Amino acid sequence: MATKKAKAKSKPRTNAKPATKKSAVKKSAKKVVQFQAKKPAAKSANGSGLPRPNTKPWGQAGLALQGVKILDFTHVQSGPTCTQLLAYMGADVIKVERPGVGDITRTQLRDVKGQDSLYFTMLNGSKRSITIDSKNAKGKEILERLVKHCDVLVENFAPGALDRMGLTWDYINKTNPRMIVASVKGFGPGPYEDCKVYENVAQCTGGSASTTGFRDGPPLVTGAQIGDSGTGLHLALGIVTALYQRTHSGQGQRVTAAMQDGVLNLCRVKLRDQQRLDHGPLKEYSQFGEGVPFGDATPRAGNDSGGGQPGRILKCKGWETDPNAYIYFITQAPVWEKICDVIGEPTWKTHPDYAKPPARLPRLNEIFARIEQWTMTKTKFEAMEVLNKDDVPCGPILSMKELAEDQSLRATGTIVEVDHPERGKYLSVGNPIKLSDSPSEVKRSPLLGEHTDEILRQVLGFSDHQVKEIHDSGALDPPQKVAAE
Ligand code: CAO
Repeated sequence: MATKKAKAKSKPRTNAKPATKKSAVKKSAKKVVQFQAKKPAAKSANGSGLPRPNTKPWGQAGLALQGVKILDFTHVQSGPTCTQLLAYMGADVIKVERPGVGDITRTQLRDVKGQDSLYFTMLNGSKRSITIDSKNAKGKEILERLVKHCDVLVENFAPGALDRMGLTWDYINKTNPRMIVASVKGFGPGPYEDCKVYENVAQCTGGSASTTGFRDGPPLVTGAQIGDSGTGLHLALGIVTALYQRTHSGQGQRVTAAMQDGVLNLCRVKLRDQQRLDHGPLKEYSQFGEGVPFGDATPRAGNDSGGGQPGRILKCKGWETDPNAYIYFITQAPVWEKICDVIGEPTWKTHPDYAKPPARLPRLNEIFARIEQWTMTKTKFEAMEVLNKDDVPCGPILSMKELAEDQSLRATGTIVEVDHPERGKYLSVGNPIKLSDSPSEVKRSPLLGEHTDEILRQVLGFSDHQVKEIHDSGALDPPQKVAAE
């Protein structure tokens, strides 16, 4: 049971900056709770074990993960998403790459001849790159130094590859008991644990594909990279959680995120629907109103809203030529009467077939067809403006071009323009998570091996003479091919 003291402590902090300017506060935010400013925290320790609140202005007390050192063995997308996010949060991410080759994505889907691809640059910002041949004896020595130096090792090699490098859990834990070893794998323990996995395989095996698309079409994969980037996010949460536990336990641990598990976690509501099927049809799915019987598994629901509030993608003015002239429209129950007025069907407010949500469920096709007659008279932005005034939840279908040009996303740092010395300027997605006291700085991706000498000298403390020895050993060069006899 919470003590009085504990309850008092859990009061919201009051020295935060005002969240928004008065003029920007949404008119519909009717109730504003005012907090009284508390006195600054006492200078003496409060017994919580936490340091005293610092006195620096917001955003100037450093970055959230400053001081955390990451040994980054990731490649392609899932692992790099994770370590890029940790780098945005302030961690020092040292990406180990194979000499002469690097992360395979450097050369995949290239848009500028001979330059690092956007595939690579957009997933490896704010990191440092060192090239080491992990199978060379001297290379192994350098890696051991890095294992001792770093807090977290992150990898997403195929199952067994890290062990084959000699970096087994037993070895790492013995060398640095505080190290956290974080891995993305395609599957958890079970029949498929040894399989290699890419994005779409995870979408298919995690329940996304079977529930995406239209009922009368094949399963579909989504554009959102829920298998790769989604699992990278899960892993990042695992890592910061393990770092927090380490502050109590003093020891590292293994963190594993399987892509199948990550996708299934994101498809949680579809497993919910699977169980609801045992108790009758899923009434918010279009097929219910169409009289199509349900099978024994969660069906594909097209663009039906997943929640209890029916929704659809509807055509807007210009749909004949613009593939994105559409809006997502949700007939949320509390604003139903306003919707009836907007679309010109005021009698539906009281008509027994339309007035209440259960009566509407079997008629969703008819209702959305009528709403679409209205949305087709407006552009998606005009429709958004009208509907927003009445608090109708809706959203225009935005193209990547529109998002890339969106000035508000630029202003918040969600889309960032980065300058690269070899390929020139490019856009990247910045940190989608905003911390009020830890601003993110998105830096360009490193060139292959750009920081090799810097890391050997400044991080690992090798002397000039030792660095020369390392270079001479071949540990930083691509392995020599043995000539065929
Ligand atoms: N020096 C020497 N060798 C190195 C090295 C270095 N610095 N870095 C990597 N290597 C070697 C590894 O030791 C391994 O060699 P062995 O197989 O001989 O032990 C090899 O490079 C990498 O192996 P891999 O099997 O991981 O790479 P792949 O391209 O064949 O497979 C992928 C790619 C993604 C299918 C696989 O890594 C995988 O299943 N990963 C786990 C799931 C995952 O993250 N998938 C998402 C990928 S993003 O779509």
